[in-house]
Amino acid sequence: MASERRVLVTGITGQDGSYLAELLVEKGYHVTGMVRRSSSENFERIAHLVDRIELRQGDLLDQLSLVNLLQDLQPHEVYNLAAQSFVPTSFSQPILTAEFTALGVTRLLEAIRLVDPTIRFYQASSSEMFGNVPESPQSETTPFQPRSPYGVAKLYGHWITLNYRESYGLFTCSGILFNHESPRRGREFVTRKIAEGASRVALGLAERLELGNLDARRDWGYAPEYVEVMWLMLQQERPVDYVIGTGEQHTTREFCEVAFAHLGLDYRPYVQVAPRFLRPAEVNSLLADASKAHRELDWKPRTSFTELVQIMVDAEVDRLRREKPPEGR
Ligand code: NAP
Ligand code: G4F
Repeated sequence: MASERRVLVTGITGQDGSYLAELLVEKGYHVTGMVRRSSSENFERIAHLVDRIELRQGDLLDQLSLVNLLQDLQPHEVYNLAAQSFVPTSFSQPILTAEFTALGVTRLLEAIRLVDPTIRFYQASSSEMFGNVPESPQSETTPFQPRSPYGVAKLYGHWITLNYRESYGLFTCSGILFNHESPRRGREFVTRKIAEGASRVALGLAERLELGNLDARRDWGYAPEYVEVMWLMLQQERPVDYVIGTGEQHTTREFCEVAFAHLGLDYRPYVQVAPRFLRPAEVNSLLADASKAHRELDWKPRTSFTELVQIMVDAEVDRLRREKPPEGR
């Protein structure tokens, strides 16, 4: 126990939490995931890991649960990945989003300050904080102009992380991550929605796919590669913030094009724009300048845009084939 490296991951049931837990288990850490109580278990993404990690209940809304967890576990590192992370929900539930995604960060930082100020802390910041981008590509020095309650909440989390570093000398840092995707992405996010929708059309399970803005431009990378950076950031001598992305931009329309083409189809007859998927305010264009991470962390993305789309489509086809009832039933 004395020489063992201990780590607490919030948001372990999410996309990134599950990949980060895999990475940390491989590295020999004792991994504890904080999960919130729900009426039915939601461990789909970590089912293959549950006998190699510990799960403990806690909630970013509940200060005492965070203090108690840190006192019990005495972790060396804390990765705060928990958040209300879906942008449209932040417009319909802005206050809840602020509670989780903004104030939740302060609750966790206060718990660290109280229990053990030597704990190293990673905050999951987001390119959504850039919003209405004043320059392209975006780097660590680009000003923030968030365009959604989610972006505003993440910006609060970002600044409070920096503030605790400057005010109390804590080892706290933020990764400003651009969109990263995988077969474990939540189904409502556009990449997974397109991968699933295209696969349904190809398998004869759906006739069309309804989407919102087909001209939005994003810098999409592969999630398992992005969690490596989270760990790298906490192994540095000093806490520093980094922008992480591929440096390549594509539209949602191009994502459709590549996904349907991988299944031998032209996306155009199947994809329709439905106004209900448009946002009150849109982030039109995001593109990362991750040169500081290339230089200082020796990190670079390895999976191309086309490979990412194909990985996601192949995973959906496999899943749908497994779920499809046999003929005649
Ligand atoms: P995700 O799949 O939506 O996972 C979010 C996680 O947060 C889930 O485990 C969820 O638990 C947990 N959570 C939500 N509210 C909580 C609360 N009150 N207390 C405790 N846990 C709570 O998100 P992701 O894509 O893995 O992203 C991880 C983090 O990176 C998020 O903070 C996200 O905002 C940020 N980020 C993501 C991207 C991206 O492209 N994926 C880019 C930049 C930043 P349940 O399972 O119980 O719901
Ligand atoms: O996949 P999205 O919902 O991701 P968004 O809004 O960029 O946010 C994701 O990335 C952020 C990093 O920049 C994270 F911080 C955040 O937590 C989340 O992981 O939408 C991507 C784009 C948007 O421009 C949206 O308007 O796709 C457009 N879009 C078009 N049709 C759609 C749809 N998005 C969704 N979710 N559903 C559609 O039908």
